[in-house]
Amino acid sequence: MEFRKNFLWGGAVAANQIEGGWNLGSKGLSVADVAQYRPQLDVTDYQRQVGVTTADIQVAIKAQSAKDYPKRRGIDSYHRYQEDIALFAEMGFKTLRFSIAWTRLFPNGDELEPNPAGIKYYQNVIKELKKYQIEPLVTLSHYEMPLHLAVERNGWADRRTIADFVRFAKVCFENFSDVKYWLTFNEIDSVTRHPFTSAGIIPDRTANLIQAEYQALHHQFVASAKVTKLCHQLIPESQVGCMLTKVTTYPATAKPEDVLAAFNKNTLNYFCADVQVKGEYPQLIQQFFKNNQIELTVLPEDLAIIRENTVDFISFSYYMSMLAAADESGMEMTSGNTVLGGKNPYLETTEWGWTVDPVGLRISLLELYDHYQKPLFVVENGLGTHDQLTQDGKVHDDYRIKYFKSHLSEMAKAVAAGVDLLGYTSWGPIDLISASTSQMSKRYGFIYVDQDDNGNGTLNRYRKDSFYWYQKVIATNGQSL
Ligand code: BGP
Repeated sequence: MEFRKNFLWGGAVAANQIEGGWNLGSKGLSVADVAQYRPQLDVTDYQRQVGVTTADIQVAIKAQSAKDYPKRRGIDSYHRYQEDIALFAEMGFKTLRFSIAWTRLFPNGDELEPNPAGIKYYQNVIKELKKYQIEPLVTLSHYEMPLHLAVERNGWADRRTIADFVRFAKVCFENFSDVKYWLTFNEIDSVTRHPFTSAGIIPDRTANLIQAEYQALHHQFVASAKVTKLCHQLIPESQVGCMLTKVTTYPATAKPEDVLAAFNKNTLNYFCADVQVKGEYPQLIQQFFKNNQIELTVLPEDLAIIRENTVDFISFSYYMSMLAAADESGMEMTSGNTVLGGKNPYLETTEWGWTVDPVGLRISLLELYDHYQKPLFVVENGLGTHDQLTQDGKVHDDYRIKYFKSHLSEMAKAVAAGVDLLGYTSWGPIDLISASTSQMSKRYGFIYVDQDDNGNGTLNRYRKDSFYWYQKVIATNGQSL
C-alpha cells in the first residue's frame, strides 16, 4: 500500500469551535454563538434541536457571557493562530481544514459590502499557513450562519439566503484566491438532524419542520452549485468538494427485513452526495418526498444549475457505524455525531457512546468510491475523550494513538484496493469546543489546551504523546503507523 506522493495529511477545525473573539473585529453573532452549554443535553434533543426557541435566542442575544455560550470563547485562536499553526507545522501538516465565519465578513449576512477586518483576519491566517507550505482547505459554511438571517427569515428555508451566500463566497474567492481546495457546506445532510445550527431554522416557529428542512437543503444545493461555478471561474485551478456525514448502517441481523431497513437508511445517507456529485435528485428520494407530503419549491433553473456544476471530489466525516432493523422497538440504541441508530454488540463505544469501527471507515471509502468514482477526502475522524494533563505538562493518550492506528490502517487497505484518496484531516488536531455538547472536556487533539468547561485555565498549549506519533505518520507518508 502507498498513499499518493502529495497526500494531504493534516487536521480539521471550524471557526466557531476555535476562534473566540465572537464580538471582535466587528463580527456579528452566528447561530453557533447562541448555542448554550447544556451538560445534561440528551442527544435526541440535540438532533431535532427542539430546545431551540425564539425566546432562548432573545436571551442569548442579550447575554454577554461566554460562560454559558462556550463557542463564543473557543480556544482563543483568534489571537493565537500563529502559535497554533506553528504547532501544526511542527507535526508536519500538509493541509489545515478550517472554516470562514460568515459573520466576520458579513456581520448580519445580508450587507452588500464586506467587513475589511474579517477579510484581513483570514488573509493573515492563510499567509501564516503558506509560510509553512500548509495547503489551506476551506469550508465556506460550518454551522455558523449569521444569526440575523435565522431570526429574520428562518435561515436557509428562505430562498433569499442563496444570494447572500453567493455574495459571501465571491468575496472569499476574490480575497483568498491562493486557496485551491474548498468545501461548500459542512455535513450538508445534517439540516434534517439539527436544523438550527445547520440551517438557521428555528423549530418553534416553523409550521412544517420537515418541509422547511428539505426546502433549506434544496436552497443549499443550489447555492453550493452556484458557488462551485463561481469558484471554478475565479480560481481556475481550484477543486471544490461536497462534505457529508458518513454513517454506514449495517443490518442488525441477516433477516431480509433488517437488510431492507439498513438499505433504506443508507439510501437516505447517499441522497446529498447524489445531488451534488451526479447533479440530480435520485428517484427514490423523489418518491420519499411524495410519500411524506413534502412539496419543494424548485425553480426550473435550479435543476440546470445543480446538473451543470457538480463537485470535483467528495469529502466526509467518519466517526462510527450503526445498526438498523425493521422493528427497532426492543433494540439497544446508540447515538453519535447527532445520528441515532442501533448499537452494535461487536464494537466498543467511546465515553460519549460513539461506536468505534475502523473497518467501517474502509467500508465507507469503498462504498463511496464504488458509487461515484470520484476522488475522496476524509476530512474528519477522531476520538473524543477526557484527557489528563500531568504535572510535567504531558498527556499520555495511548488510547488516541490506538484509535488512529486502527483507522489509518483500514484507510490504507482501502487505498490498496484502489480508492483514489486525496488526503486525511483528523478532527480537532488541537482540543476545541465540542459541536454537540459545547464541552471543552471532550477532547480530540494532538495538542492539549488548558481550559475547562467553564472557561477557566491558562489556554496554554501542550503536546500530547499522540502529537509525536502523528508527526511520524506524516513524515513517513503513512508507512509508520
Ligand atoms: C462533526 C462536526 C464537527 C465536530 C465533530 C465532533 O459533526 O462537523 O464540527 O465537532 O462532529 O462532534 P462533537 O464535537 O460533538 O464531539
